[in-house]
Amino acid sequence: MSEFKELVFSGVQPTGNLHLGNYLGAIRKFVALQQSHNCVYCVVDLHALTAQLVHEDLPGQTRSITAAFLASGIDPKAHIVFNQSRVPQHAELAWIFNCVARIGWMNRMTQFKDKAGKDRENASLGLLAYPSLMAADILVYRATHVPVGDDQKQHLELTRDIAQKFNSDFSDRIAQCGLGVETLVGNEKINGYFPLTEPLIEGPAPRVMSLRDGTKKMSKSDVSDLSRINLTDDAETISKKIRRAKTDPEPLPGDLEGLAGRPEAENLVGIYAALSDSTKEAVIAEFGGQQFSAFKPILSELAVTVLAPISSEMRRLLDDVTYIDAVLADGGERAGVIAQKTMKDLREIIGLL
Ligand code: AQP
Repeated sequence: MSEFKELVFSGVQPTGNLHLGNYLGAIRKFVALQQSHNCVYCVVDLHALTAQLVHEDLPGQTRSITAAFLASGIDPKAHIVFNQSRVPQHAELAWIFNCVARIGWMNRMTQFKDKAGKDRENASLGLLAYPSLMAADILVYRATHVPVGDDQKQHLELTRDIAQKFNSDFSDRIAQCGLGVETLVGNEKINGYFPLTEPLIEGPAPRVMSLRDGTKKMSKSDVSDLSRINLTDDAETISKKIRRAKTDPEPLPGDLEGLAGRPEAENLVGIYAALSDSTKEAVIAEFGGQQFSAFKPILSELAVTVLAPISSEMRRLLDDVTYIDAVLADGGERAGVIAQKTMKDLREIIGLL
């Protein structure tokens, strides 16, 4: 049976300072995947409009995320780096997917419930349809793998549901047009146009938690800056935030099971493991039995060692806006070629003249 060509896609919203969660959950994986796959990395500026329409400095935020990609080690020549709104096929495909997806699917999304809060009637229609646009971002490149943090798992499942429904609804047309890849759905072989994309979530820190509350995700929109480490924080700020990070009075446990019910301890161990490309088991083997007063300075030093070169390179790149804009323009052009081909195929499959 023929298979979809492997391709990695992922995106980050230009909605504020990037933090350690975005870095460990997403960007660090983007960098590693360049060795094994063709990758498309996108600053998803249209997504930034869903929760808040007017932004003080959207161009600056978009350039800042681009600089973070490049400073972390993404190669924009070997791969593709661009901002979403440059390739209008994302929005065009999102419309088709709005007609594929069901309202009930969208209503179940926990991110929508969290972000819309109690006043759902007043949330933008874009916030409800956010997962359709995300599915379009991925499937306009027929991407097979998406590195994301654990918080995006549900949206990736919905992307698969959309792809599957489209493939089944149009199975005959896809075959008639000769545009399908034979795909197994359960035990049935159908002609699919879209792959069922796999999320890549694994690793020791798939969901980095707030430094102030180990049960809440580290997030750009948390009102407390002490809750997160920003990629642009200096060494002193990083040390202060880790020193003040909430912990419990017990020392680090001697085995992994001992982290159960200790969310703050588990979070710091996971962060250390991810930053050192190690595992939680290895961290516990090395530091088990030690007090946080001993562990925290070692963690701070590691965080500074990893993040300081990224933030200084980001600052250097942001002084050269012309270069950043050229990267985005070039990436947009190359992404556009793939996206235009997909939309041409889809018009034929759907019957849009
Ligand atoms: N805490 C986290 N741990 C691990 N991964 C995370 N990601 C976000 N937070 C964590 C991953 O980062 C990528 C980019 O995220 P995004 O900016 O596009 O959207 P987000 O998930 O809405 O980010 P924030 O920081 O949580 O923003 P707000 O506060 O606006 O909600 C994604 O792969 C995401 O999984």
